[in-house]
Amino acid sequence: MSNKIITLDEFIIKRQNEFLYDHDELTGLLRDIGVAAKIVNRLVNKAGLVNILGKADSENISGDTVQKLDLYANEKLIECLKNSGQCCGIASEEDETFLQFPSIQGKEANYVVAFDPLDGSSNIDVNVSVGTIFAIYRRISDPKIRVLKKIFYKRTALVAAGYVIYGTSTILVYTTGSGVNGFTLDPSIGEFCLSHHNIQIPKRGNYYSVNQGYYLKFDIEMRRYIDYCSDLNLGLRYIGSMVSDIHRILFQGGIFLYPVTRKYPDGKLRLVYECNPLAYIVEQAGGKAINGSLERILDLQPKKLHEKSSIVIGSPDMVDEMKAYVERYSASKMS
Ligand code: P6P
Repeated sequence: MSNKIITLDEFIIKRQNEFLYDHDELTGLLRDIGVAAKIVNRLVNKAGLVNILGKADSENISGDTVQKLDLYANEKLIECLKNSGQCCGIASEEDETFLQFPSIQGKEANYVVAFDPLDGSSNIDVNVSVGTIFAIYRRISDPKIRVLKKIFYKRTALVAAGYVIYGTSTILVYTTGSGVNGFTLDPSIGEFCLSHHNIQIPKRGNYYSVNQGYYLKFDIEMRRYIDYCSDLNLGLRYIGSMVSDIHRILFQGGIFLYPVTRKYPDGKLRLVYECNPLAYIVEQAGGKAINGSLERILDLQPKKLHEKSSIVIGSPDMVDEMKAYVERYSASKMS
């Protein structure tokens, strides 16, 4: 096994022919996201030193209290993407609506990047890992239609997705539809280097991941499935940062659930820039992702930018088992 370092840039260029569309466009976009991730990483690592901890005394559209680092991360991602020349606009958890970018040198850009700049932000102040989640949607409409709101919901396709986890090490994981690869940031050279090639999720794992504190607020089918997980002697692991929970499941196997509750009747997690990208990555790694109504996440057509969804995601055999369990339980209730 050669121990030659392969940087993110080299890997993207080496694999660019696998990309369905004009690979130069995507290459530039992914590299710009990599730069933004390095800048955010520097901020996250220094969070304890610079006065950017704590709440920004504001709320985002979803009603989540925004941490200052969210705003910094949001700003850096927008700066890097605005100048990429490949991105016609962005959608962010921190912004109410799309942010459309002017075309650069008259070239119509074809990509909309939707992101959660710093997921799991409630963990920032206590030094638990957080992450950036991004989804790259390509316009499939007439380039003359410039209003993102008009093109996004019906005329774009999810063509790439990824996340960056800022933890004991900083790792960027992404897919463009030909498998999933992970790159660890080497601070000594300031490069993301290939560290997890062709990630394959285990068919099952020893953990289930859900906020057990809401147990009594879940639908009965979900409660019975969680009891079943406990009967199987599965361990419970729940970090409260979706990127971290999914990252663990990608490598150790397992199942993550965020069902609907009375507080979140449509689910808490956002479809466009949390569920979709993580579902794309997990499916590309051989896993599955459905919602509480047992529909495939990637088949859902977003109607609103900050639309929420319930989600069950992880090892294929465990998601299949959960689906069968809920179908059996619902059928028994009907008979
Ligand atoms: P709860 C973080 O705020 C987040 O959006 C996800 O990263 C995480 O999985 C979830 O919410 C945690 O929500 O209600 O269990 O605290």
